[in-house]
Amino acid sequence: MIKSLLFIILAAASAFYPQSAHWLRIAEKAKPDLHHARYTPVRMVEAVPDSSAFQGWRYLEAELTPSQTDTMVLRHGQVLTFDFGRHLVGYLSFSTRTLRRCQDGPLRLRLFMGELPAELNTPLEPWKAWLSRAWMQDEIITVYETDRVVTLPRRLAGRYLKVEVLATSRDFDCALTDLSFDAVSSAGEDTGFRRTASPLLDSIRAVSVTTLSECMQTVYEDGPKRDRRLWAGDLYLQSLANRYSFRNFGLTKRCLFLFAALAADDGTLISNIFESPQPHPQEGSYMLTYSLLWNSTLLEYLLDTGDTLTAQTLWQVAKRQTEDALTYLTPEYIFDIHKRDVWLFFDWREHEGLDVSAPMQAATIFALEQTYELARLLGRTAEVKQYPSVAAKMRRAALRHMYDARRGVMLSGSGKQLSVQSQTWAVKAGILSGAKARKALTTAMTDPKAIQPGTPYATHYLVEAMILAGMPEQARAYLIDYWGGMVRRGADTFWEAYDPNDDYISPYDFFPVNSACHAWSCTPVYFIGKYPDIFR
Ligand code: RAM
Repeated sequence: MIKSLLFIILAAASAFYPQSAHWLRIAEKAKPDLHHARYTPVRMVEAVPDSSAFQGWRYLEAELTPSQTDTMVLRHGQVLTFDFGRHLVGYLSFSTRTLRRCQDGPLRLRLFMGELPAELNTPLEPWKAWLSRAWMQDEIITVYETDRVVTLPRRLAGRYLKVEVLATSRDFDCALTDLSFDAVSSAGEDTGFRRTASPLLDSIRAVSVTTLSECMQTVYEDGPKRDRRLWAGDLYLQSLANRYSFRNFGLTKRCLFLFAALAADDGTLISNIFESPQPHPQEGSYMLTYSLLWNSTLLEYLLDTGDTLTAQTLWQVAKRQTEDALTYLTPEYIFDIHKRDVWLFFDWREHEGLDVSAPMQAATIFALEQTYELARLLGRTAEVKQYPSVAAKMRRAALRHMYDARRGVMLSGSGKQLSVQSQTWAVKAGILSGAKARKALTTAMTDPKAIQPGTPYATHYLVEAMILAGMPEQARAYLIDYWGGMVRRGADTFWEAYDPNDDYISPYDFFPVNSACHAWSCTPVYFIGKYPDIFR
């Protein structure tokens, strides 16, 4: 047993870093315990189509109460929807009670857990998404023996439970009883600052903290409904939000080590990791934008904890990621996005054809600076002494080749595409600052032809860019308008994709599969915590 376990660990660990099996053990040691809490439904609801509601459906409180179902005979075709009153992640149990005679045939139920009303009420067939239909949390359960507790093996995420009676028998009566939810999270206690001058901002903060805590399991998951794994880009934003809420830095450490231990054979990081049956990366998912953000996560972790041992240990991994990025540079110091096959993710805007040349030029500059700062804190600048001058040359090259001085914006690629994302990252990387930065951001945000952010991920960087550019009021208004828009539309947790002008936006071509509790959407708590003058 011990031998086979060792084999699994060695087999999964990266061949590039000799210490990777040890790193995997460090990660496993830092695996947190999950806190459990039990919830029962607070009310029953009925779905009502409503074109003014988010995605066309709303729930109204039903007359029936959850406890009344204890004595209600289940009949074929019946539909009952329970509301747990808040978003939960964990395990659902129920029981059935014989009310008349004895069970003479199996009972069949369809249990469907969901995060949002429309998810539970939109016809799912024909399935239109390019992701698996099985991400939807509907399960058909056959109960052969009533009067017993059934616990669904699948971990679920959501607030509402719809129960449909698919089959029962006329020769006996039974009721659905003891619905209960064992909720799990590793988050712990929110110790952050909670009261601002605005009740809406307080609600935004509360929803963002719930979003984060639901995603904090034995790793920082991207979404507890979908796709339940650790992504380096999501990790970066979660670790920032964690600083101003749970301060659970052990979880960050675990995730940093998991990525390092499971790096590809050339030492580059793989963008996402699964934990079961043993930690393993999604083979081949090479995404340089996220690998570079891992460096920033390590830097922020060091600043938060002072854990120089971890930072020194993982320094070689950080250096390897920036070295990799530098191999894409042309002699003119332009990042060539076509050099190799690589995923450069900045936003879900595939249909709009988001060009990533300008954002990637900026993201590389940012990564060089962050990695140099890490080196400085670790006394290792001699190893990366060229980074500041490479970053400076890249900045000048960006201004020469990508900046349209007449319009005052960065344009991306051979098609000279205007996007908010290009301005955002140019500001983050210091290519544009002061009045130039403000002009670029404002122009792109108000040009109807410019590509706008499609996710809270891209919006996070936009709000940050506004702050850096000296637009604090606009940043505050934008955050309140964007995340507050989700709150007004009934969000218990923040959504993976949100466009105030398109309720049905989906990166996967079918909105019910979207994750409605998503890691990268949790950063209002970070902004409120980090910038008290702007947000409190
Ligand atoms: C989505 C994930 C995750 C994100 C990647 C790029 O599928 O949910 O949050 O980091 O895409």
